Amino acid sequence: MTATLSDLPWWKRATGYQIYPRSFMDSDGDGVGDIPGIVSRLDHLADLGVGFIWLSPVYASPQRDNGYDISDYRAIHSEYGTLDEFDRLVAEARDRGIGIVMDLVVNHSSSDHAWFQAAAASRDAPEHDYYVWRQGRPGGLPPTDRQAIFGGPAWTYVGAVDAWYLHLFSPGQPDLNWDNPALRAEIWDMMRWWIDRGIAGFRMDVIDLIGKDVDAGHFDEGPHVWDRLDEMHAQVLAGRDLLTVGESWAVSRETVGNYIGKPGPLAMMFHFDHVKLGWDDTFHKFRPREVTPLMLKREIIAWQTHLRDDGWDALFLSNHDLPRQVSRYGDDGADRVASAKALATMLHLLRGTPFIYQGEEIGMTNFHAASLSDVADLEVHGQYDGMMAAGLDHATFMDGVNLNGRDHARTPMQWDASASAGFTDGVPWMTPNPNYPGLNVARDRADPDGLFAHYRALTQLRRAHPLIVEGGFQAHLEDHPAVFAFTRGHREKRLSVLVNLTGQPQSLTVPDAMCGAGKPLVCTHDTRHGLQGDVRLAPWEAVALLRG
Ligand code: TEU
Repeated sequence: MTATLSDLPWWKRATGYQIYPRSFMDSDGDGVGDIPGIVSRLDHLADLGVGFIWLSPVYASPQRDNGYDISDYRAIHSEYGTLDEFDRLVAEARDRGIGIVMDLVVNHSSSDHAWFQAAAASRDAPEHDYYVWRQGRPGGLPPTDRQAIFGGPAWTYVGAVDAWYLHLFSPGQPDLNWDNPALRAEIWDMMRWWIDRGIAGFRMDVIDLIGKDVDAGHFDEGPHVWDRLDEMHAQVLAGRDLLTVGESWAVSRETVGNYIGKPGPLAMMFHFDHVKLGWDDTFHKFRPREVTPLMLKREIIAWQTHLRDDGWDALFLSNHDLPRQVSRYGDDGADRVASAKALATMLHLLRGTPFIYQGEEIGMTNFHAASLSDVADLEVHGQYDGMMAAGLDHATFMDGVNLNGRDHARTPMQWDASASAGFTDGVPWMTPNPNYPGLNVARDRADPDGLFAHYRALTQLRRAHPLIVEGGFQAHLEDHPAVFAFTRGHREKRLSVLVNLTGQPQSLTVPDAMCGAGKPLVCTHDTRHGLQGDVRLAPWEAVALLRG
């Protein structure tokens, strides 16, 4: 164990907060969130106690995938503001002890990027080889049958160069050719340029895809991924005090050590095994599966146990691609507040760096899409025909959209009960969740038993108790179907955590390791001063007691 908390890197001690700029706060009435809007709400985040903001992409972009399609890596999207305003955000956040973590989207660019425009105009352009081009098969067929993640073939033909380009996502997101050293040098330069502006780190979009071997058909965690991240580390990251978190839908417990092992190129990884529990093998998110508390806690325990010695976890249940956690794993009806508190308590007391997704701190929920015309996300529209052709029925597809879709996270932030939830004075780019009059920041913050107060208490506990940051993790009662029981720490100091992940009362016999008197750090129901013998937990009750 480390001697003092301050010896640990800042990003282990901090709580993160993800902002999806398009939906966070609009300052100029165009219906789209922007950087001055974020600045105007920094005090909300400072009060919440976050140490850094992961900013979803704010770069110049045609916004076909809301910024995950970048047309200029060194410019700010015009609807969001200017570089000067970005610099001001960095400075104002820093004044509040908050770092800005940029989203690094370098598996692909936008097809509007000048590189791609040049690449698609001539085979002789130096940029042509910045992208992945192949010849089609006879009969006008694409080079392979690979399908894109957002639907349709993963290849698109360009007549001017008589070749097909690869896009693992939409046609507007051509994959960059990481085999080209000049392309890699461009990326390293660009990263340094942002670091020099004072940012605190990078979240790296679908980072395992940069190591692909296209001709071998090996895309996820391709053969070069860790070499490339090692090169990135040597060229850009080494010796700098940055937070780095990779995103990968392929990373497993078997491979995670390659990204974050000692001295791995990255600090932590967003992994998705717990998310995929709610997906079907064939139809993925569009045929939802039930996720029981036992399934969820087993998955979390497996990762916590795997990383407990020399790893570090990125802790999240929500992000901009996922449904609202209280709707997916809690109860967004009568027990909304209680269940959101239970989930937050569980997550923030695990070992790793917790991430709060915008609106989670007030328990924002999914909304109901009655038909496809209620859906904005290009993934849903891109996948529909393919899913129907593969045999899924419309009603099940809509169930998938309503339970697992990406739009739920992207409805405007609910600031107050005024028109458009206080997000904009204009016409919002996306309709706010109709529940905003009763569920908003102003109302929740006014309630001492509200969610904001609970999240703030969790960030403060993290600052006050080194054990929450650095203590070991041990699961207990692993087969209990409803209660997540774990301890943090060792010997003289121990945090005992019990969370009822259901809306029914639960009974358990306190395991030896948790028995004894303790100081209540979290008690969502009755205050407890010790655990012993048989205990009955109220629906969604969460308890954390500190001993020693
Ligand atoms: O997401 C990675 C990704 O593959 C997701 O799109 C996810 O797999 C999909 O929703 C599954 O159905 C990242 C970003 O987080 C996402 O917002 C981007 O759209 C995507 O990459 C492309 O950049």
